[in-house]
Amino acid sequence: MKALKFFLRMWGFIVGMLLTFAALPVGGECRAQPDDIRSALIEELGEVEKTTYVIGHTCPDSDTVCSAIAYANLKRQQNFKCEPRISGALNRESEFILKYFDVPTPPILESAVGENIILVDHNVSSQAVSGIDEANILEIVDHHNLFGDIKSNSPVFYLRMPVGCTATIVSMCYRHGNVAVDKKMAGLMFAAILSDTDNLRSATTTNLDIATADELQKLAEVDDRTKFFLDMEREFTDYSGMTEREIIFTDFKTFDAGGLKCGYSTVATLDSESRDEISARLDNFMAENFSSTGVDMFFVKVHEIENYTAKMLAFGNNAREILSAALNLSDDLFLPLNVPNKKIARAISATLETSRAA
Ligand SMILES: [Mn+2]
Repeated sequence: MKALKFFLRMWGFIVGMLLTFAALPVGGECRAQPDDIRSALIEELGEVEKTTYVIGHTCPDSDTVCSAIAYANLKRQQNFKCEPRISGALNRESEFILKYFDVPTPPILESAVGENIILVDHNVSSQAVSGIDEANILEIVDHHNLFGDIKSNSPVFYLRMPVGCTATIVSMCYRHGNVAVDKKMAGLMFAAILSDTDNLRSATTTNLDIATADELQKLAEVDDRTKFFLDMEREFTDYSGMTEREIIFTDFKTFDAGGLKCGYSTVATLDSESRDEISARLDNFMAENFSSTGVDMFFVKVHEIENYTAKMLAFGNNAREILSAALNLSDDLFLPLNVPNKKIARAISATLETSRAA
């Protein structure tokens, strides 16, 4: 009931927003639609003939890839010359999705210099394709915090909403543009939402994401949402053929605290069995090789997707004690999966600084 009320309220908000768009006075026209605004801008810039590339962030994830494809497809239906691009190789999850819905992989764009670009799923140049400073940015469609270092030569169409996934916004654009969503595009956007929201469980999931995923699931003809999600994640968490060192450095960052260098890595596993298996492999590896990792303490957050929990591993002198004090964890070092990495790293830093001061 609460969900329905919220959904209706979101609809009110969206319809209100669309009416606001519709009422925008552009060049004396009173009821211009956002795409009239866009085409007016393109005509003014004389870029009708040139293809615009829709592209997401580097180290592409499934939202970035699927939103770029679905948004470029929408723009094509609206008679814009648009094509999707990616700014790096696909991960295994995205490969699974494109294969499942029989959609070709977009080409990699090596440089955006001199190109017409629509950015999806990011708004900061450090995550953008190289050459973005010399690109002609036409639009940004995103759901992230504002960082604000992307510059444009002209006023851009910037659509940003605090939802769990860019594909949720792209799906709204189809509805708004009155463009039918076909089975393949529905599948890509559905999969992107599940990927970005951990099957609609992350703290960032909104009721709009849930309602949109429901609708897209029907169009994509996927029977069992959770089964599809786990099939998708099984690909993502397949570490067979990878060494422990490769696993531990796939998603790795460092931070300094209390005069020590700390390593922090996240590893995703499907269920408790694979979590324990990977944890044991990493424990054994670290027992032999910790000194070669180049840090004083090494923390690993092992996600367990099925039950939505995580287990921390801690290596180095006192690392375990520092970690459990920092996060107030019991001996087994379990915590909910959606505790953000930044929050964990900050808590560890604060505890290390205090222990040094003492
Ligand atoms: Mn995203």
